[in-house]
Amino acid sequence: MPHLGGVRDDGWVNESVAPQRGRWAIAGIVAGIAGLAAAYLSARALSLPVDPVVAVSESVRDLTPGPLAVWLVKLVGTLDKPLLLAGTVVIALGISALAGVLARRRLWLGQLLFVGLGALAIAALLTRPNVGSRGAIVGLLTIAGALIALGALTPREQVIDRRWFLKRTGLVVGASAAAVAVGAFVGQARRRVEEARQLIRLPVGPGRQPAGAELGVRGIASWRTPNDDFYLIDTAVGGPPSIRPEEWSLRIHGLVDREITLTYDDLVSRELASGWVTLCCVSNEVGGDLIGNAFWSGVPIRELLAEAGVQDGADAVLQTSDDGWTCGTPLEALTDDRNAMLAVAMNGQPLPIEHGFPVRSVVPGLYGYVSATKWVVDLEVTRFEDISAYWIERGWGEKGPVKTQSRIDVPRPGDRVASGRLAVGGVAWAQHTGIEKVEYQLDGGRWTDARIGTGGMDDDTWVQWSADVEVGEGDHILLVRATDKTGSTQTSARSDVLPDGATGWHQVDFSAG
Ligand SMILES: Nc1nc2c(c(=O)[nH]1)N[C@H]1C(S)=C(S)[C@@H](COP(=O)(O)O)O[C@H]1N2
Ligand SMILES: [Mo]
Repeated sequence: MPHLGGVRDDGWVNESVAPQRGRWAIAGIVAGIAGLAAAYLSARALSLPVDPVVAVSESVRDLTPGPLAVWLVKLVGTLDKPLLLAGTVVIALGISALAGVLARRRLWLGQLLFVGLGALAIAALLTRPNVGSRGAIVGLLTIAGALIALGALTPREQVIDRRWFLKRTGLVVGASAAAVAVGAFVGQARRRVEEARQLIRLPVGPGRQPAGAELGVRGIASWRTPNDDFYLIDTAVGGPPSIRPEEWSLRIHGLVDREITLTYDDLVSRELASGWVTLCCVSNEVGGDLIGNAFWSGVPIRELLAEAGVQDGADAVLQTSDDGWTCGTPLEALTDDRNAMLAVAMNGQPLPIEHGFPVRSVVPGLYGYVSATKWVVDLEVTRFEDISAYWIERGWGEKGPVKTQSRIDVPRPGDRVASGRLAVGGVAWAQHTGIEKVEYQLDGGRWTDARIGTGGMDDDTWVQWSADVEVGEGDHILLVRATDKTGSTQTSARSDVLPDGATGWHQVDFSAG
């Protein structure tokens, strides 16, 4: 039986209609506050540069017509930013109040409104730089926070009991305050590390790109991947660990003659080596973008292992991160003449926190999951048969050499291009082996050699490839395949990324007209 205030089933005389409506509105507002708290905490924890309130405010700013914006700024002066943020919060809470009132009759209507607000937050987050897919996670947690709170604050009946409501409201407000406090704390630790990072001056440059690396075709991934665009993969759910350089140290031990412990100062006061290395993820699908190329600087691991004195019988180095993640790297890849290093800089900058600050490993020729330990703190010289590393326990291949691959960047799948001459192209890689040639095939025709750009020394990087083709009106299929310097050509057989990297040719379907 529906209640409009008044007498409850148990005969208890309840309050009149008006305070009820107010209570449902307050329930909505408190749920909105919980959503904002979840937004703030998750944005801080995932190290987003902005939280949803800031992202929406910035989007509003960007969408405000120029003359109106100028007039508004004249009107309110330097209060523009606080007013904008406060306005966003007030409007969000106003809509939350409405959601509360709606939820009284139809819970799903109130929920829908919160989902709508969350979707708006996600859309705004995705337009901001350096947010990426983490923006969607934060948006979903924002929605979850609001919906859970709404559920906790609204009884199944339409009447909210005062005592019950006060208790529940207190609970939700308390939890929200705690979330904000934790968020501020998490953010603080990171900010301190970021400040320390900004103050670091390393005697390294950003590296000079080899002449001819860029083929000048628009749409091909830039040969150097800027730090902000570099793909991110790790298991650090709560965001990257915050390690100040003076707190960091690395222990080299296990099957060695002499254990070594290094501080950050020890490391950066050594002679630093640099090199271009393309890093890629074993989870990269054919055609995927979990790959990037940077100029890395650091200390050769080979030298450190030589100083420690590797003992007979060792064939692996178990690397451990500050957050407990582990990987086993073939000893040979760390002791042969390749450019395996404990990197402290990426493209001339101290490592970004999410890419492993203060120190990470970079090993040419191996997928990241067996080699590229971020926030590395421990190297144990050992035997593969004696260890079990994070991803190996989960079914991935033990050794993880990079497979030769190639990708089409232009055209994009589904593109509609003008018929006639078309510049196509992309990237190809076979780290530490080198790309010998790249061929393309249009509409089942002959395989034809593409132009290829120069790569870094020791073939540790990807190369760009391009070609000019003629396309007539209609649908087209473009394929690419690479041959590496051992003479082996990519197989057409498609295999899954699990257990040791995808195989197959990248295909792009497009049309011309
Ligand atoms: N500490 C730590 N290091 C890690 C990982 C991780 O989960 N934790 N992931 C690895 C994987 S699978 C890859 S592909 C690379 C990605 O490095 P990036 O995020 O700097 O691109 O880091 C490697 N190093
Ligand atoms: Mo990876």
